[in-house]
Amino acid sequence: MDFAVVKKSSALHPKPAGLALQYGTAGFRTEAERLDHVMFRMGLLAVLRSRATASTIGVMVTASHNPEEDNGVKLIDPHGEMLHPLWEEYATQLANAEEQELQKVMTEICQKEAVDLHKDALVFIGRDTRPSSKKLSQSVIDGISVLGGQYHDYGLVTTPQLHYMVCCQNTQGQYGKATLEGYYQKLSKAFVELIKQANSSSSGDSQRHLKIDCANGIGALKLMEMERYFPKEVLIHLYNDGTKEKLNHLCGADYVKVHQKPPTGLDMKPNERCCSLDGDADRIVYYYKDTADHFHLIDGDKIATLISIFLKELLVKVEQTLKMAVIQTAYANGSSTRYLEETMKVPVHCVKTGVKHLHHKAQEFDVGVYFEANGHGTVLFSKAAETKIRQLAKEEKDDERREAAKMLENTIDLFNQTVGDAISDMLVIEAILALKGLTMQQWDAIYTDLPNRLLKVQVADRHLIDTTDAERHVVAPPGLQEKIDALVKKYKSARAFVRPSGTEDIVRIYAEADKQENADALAHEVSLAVYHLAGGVGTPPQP
Ligand code: G16
Repeated sequence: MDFAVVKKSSALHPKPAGLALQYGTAGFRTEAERLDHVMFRMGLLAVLRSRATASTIGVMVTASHNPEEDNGVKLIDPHGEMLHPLWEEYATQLANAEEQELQKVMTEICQKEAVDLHKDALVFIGRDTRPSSKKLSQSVIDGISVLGGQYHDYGLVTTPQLHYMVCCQNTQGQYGKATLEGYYQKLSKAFVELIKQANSSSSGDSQRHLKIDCANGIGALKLMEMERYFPKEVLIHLYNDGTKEKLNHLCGADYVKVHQKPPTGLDMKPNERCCSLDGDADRIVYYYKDTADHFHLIDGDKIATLISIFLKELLVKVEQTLKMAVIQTAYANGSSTRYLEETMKVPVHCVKTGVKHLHHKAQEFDVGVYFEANGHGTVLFSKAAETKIRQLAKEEKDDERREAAKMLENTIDLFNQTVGDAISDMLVIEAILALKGLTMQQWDAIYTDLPNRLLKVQVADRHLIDTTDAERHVVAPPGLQEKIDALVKKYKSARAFVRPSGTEDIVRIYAEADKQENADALAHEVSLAVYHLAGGVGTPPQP
């Protein structure tokens, strides 16, 4: 490595002295104007990772649900999964190295990982629609180029599309073709096949309408491109397509989930099926309003439950030995966990926030369903399960078993198994609702959510809060957990926890209880406890 050249190029992407950032829940995230040096350095790191793994690596420029002024970057590993935890540490070290330390940090990474600098390197790049994304992705390209890496810039893509491309490339096309066309064709083929099976079993009007809030983000562009592949029975109507309003502003999956109300810009009639994507289209939540004008949110937990019911019914017919489990986080509504474990008898595991943790756990099962309550998730099928299902779909003599296996096979192809994908999940959900003939109300009624509330509190240093037990228990600062325990005791069926966000400079608070006013009161009291015991800044939280 000619470090003089790297140094010269790095000087064009100077690091603000003293600025320290951390590779968090989903990569680096902060105000876009602070990220130029991080982008350049992630270009460097992607080349080293590509050489270390002899594979193509992805770099996605996005801050997903964050406000439009923010941006972020994350690396995608060879199978389309999130970056290896050890390399997350390297990413943080590299991003925080002062200019004069850059060579040392890079040399150390190369030594530890035995990176052969003469090997080829290929990096796939993608970006979301933020005004800052194009320039920042150019900085990534500068980093790749200065180390002699090759790149392919996919330009505007959803985050899950880039994960998919990386996986396709590194499996030599086995997972699909590494093009947008390939993505659309693979998903739509599986969807059309599934919908066909639904239409052959139902006699009524099969036209399906879905209103989609695109968060003023990339999802709108990609759904417009994909629409022509949909079967004629499926009619999507796009709102918040980015032509008028700001990204994620008063709309999108995060807004709808946190505020438990509909997005602006989407006119909803009673009982109409609606959904919201987030800024980079990796999350989805559904909702409707009833005839009394009440808003009903169908979040990631209800999505996981619907999918689990569907898969379990098929697995019973196809191959009962295949083990299925559901992976959740502490944010999962208590009612969902109870329904899955007690009514459905499906094992449930709780892990730390961040799809990387859920994905990892889900890999332990033949069929691993993972969803965060915020609508981020997918289903993983083990190689053995997939092989068995494909074989039965082709060769099984028993008609019912073969048909069920075919349905599972199409479902496997419809899921983006590299990461949660709002477009793929939406198609899975639409297919399941059609196949089972379920209305929104029937889906919603599978179980009743415990009333809950999500809040945020600003503190001077959120990293002072430390948690354990999949973030359900605080270990620092002292006294905070005891206070939370005492507050929880005041309410019936109550639960609460706090954790530092890995994507925003805030502490998140979650509370649930028997009644909405109790969940609200508990969340507020816990937020005051955080403010007082964990260094709150600004005015204390107001009820
Ligand atoms: C990202 C992660 C999600 C996580 C969310 C919030 O979502 O991919 O797994 O739930 O951030 O994380 P935190 O609570 O740590 O801020 P997205 O859609 O913004 O990429």
